[in-house]
Amino acid sequence: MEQTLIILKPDCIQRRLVGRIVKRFEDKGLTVAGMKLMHITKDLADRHYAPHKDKPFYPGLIEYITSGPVVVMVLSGAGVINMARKLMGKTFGFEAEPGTIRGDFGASKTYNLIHGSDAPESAETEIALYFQPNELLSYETPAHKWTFKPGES
Ligand code: D4T
Repeated sequence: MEQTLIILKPDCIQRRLVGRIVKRFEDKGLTVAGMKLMHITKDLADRHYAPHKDKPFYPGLIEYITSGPVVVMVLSGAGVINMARKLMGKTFGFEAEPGTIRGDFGASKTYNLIHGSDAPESAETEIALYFQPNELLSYETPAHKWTFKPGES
């Protein structure tokens, strides 16, 4: 089953938006396979954002993601990577569509509330940075069979 890494970033926790944002994913019918509250260290942030290390915004990005507790989650389901990205909206709230998480909750050009893996390869790499395999659960809720037709997911 496809999986994606979601991070509810420090502004999300400080603004007490965790419940409302997790609800968006639950309402969509996506399954939470793993979830924890943690503080990202500088070393972990460097590993996560290695693909951006030469970008001008990199130092600010590392400072932001390490500035307070975050909630990290793994969501699972067929097509979950793209679905989560669509629910999140464009990178920054000031340009994200209303109805998306960033479009509804943010306006900053830096604090963008949430991270979601952008491809199967990055999802696999990122999940391994934050979770041990035994921290990810596989289960099905009673609603599942009315959220997806059998065989669809
Ligand atoms: P993430 O990776 O956090 O889910 O965001 P996106 O996938 O939507 O955006 P991205 O990879 O282009 O950028 C990664 C990360 O860098 C920050 N950033 C980006 C920034 O601070 N200034 C910028 O100009 C850009 C392009 C925001 C997200």
